[in-house]
Amino acid sequence: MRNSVILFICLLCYITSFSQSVIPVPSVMSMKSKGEIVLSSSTVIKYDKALKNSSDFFADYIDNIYGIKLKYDSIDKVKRKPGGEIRLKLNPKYKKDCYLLDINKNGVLIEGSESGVFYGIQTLIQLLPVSGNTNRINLPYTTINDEPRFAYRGLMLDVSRHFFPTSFVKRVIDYMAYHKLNYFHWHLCDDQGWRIEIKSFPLLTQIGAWRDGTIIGRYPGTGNDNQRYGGYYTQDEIKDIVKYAAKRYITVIPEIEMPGHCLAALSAYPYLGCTGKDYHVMQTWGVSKDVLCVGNDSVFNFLEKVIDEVTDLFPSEYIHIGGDECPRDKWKQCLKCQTRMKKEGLPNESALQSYLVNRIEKYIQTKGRRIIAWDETLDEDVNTSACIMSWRGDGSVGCLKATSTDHYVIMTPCSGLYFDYPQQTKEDSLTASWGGVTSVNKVYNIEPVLTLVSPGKEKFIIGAQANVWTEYMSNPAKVEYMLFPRISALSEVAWSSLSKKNWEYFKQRMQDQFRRYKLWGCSYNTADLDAE
Ligand code: TNX
Repeated sequence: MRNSVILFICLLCYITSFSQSVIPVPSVMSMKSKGEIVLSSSTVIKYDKALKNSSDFFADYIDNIYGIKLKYDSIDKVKRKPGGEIRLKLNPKYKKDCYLLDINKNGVLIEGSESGVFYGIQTLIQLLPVSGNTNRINLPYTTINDEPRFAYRGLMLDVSRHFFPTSFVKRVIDYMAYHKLNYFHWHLCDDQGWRIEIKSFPLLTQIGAWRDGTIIGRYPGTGNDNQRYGGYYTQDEIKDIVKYAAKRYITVIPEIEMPGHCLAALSAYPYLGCTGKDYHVMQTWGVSKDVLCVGNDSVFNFLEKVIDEVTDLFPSEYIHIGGDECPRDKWKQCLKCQTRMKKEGLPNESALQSYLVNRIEKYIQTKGRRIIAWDETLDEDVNTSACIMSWRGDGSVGCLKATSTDHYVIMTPCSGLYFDYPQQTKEDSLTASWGGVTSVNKVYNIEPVLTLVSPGKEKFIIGAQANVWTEYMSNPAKVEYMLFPRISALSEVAWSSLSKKNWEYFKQRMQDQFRRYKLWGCSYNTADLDAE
């Protein structure tokens, strides 16, 4: 009797060792109750040439996580073993990001557009065992047809408040890929540090990338650590990151903040500010009153040269130019700014900011690119080529303005998609973070297409993004702790069709997802998923 109970338990473990928990939930998925294939070192991946990225990604994953080296090349001569083949097939019938995944007695077939096959690989990864005997990689017979809800599925990382090494930036990019996110918004400069090498302005990184201390504790702080702190990415490192992301079908969008959040740049080149002197890279959080002088033509010369180098480094169609939280006090007292306003017939300082945005927008357009800017930009007129990131409040003001004026908009409301806000009431991060509690459930319930948007204008909402501001994240483990598990909820907001979203079902699937986090070796918040 005892033996048969053990046998039964073993059988149960065996049957359930594969995962049925795909996140984000696919459009159509059917898993057979019987039948599976087993991957081993004799499994061969055969791929169309254009699909090498996907093939490499999968083979690396199987090797890193399960220690099995698959054979993977496009040699068709390799003898086919029944059930031992993974076939990746490019099919032009599929739209961008769409794929079919079919696992049956013949093996695994993933067919789709180029990026679609990559997402098929991510789904395949999620069908791999996460518990029990992970030495035996079995996959259940399954058919999945999948497509994303939104074209833009983003994550922003702030590397100015705290700096992170390229190895960690790559990890974040991998986490994004696992979640089918496709835009990495890199917040490269701010008051607290300039992090991108610009060859024509070397002081930006020699001076602007370093601060002489950092506040201790929660703003306004309990003191200053007086430690020199900083770092930056060389252009070679940036090219490497862009390439790494591209292999994962992720576009890197650089953000060069203007005209506010620029104190690091002013510290390097004081002529960029209205008073022209006494600037120091900021050691505390919040917003600096010292901003770019919009009355000075050399500022435009500076910005254009920076943009030249930035557009050379980043092939992204979108270049983010910031535009948020710009105090206008200095402009009010600046002769050059006031002269510019008179000359251009600008009624107030808000119009002066809009003058800068529109002038830079035109410049970026001459390079065949488009700007993204934070929603403050819509306080005045801006060309419809500009895409708006709606961050204030629940995002509705920015979203309604943008859609009614035919601007594309990305929803990144601080109420719901700010991952620097704490995940639950009782946790460490509450002592050093700001903003209201943003639970996994709150993230999951974000609906980017607001009901108030006028009929026919929904098409202007191109997606959603979560922002990781790092004032209170000084190391990679803390970033991961704030990312996980909310990034999994975000992926379902951005990818899954509305009709497929279901909180109870998501919670069930999260049990495997937590085990997957362990396989990935990331630090995560064991948040109570039921906490509101
Ligand atoms: C607002 S969102 C900011 C950031 C801060 C963040 C903290 C936005 C465009 N600006 O500079 O880091 O709040 O939550």
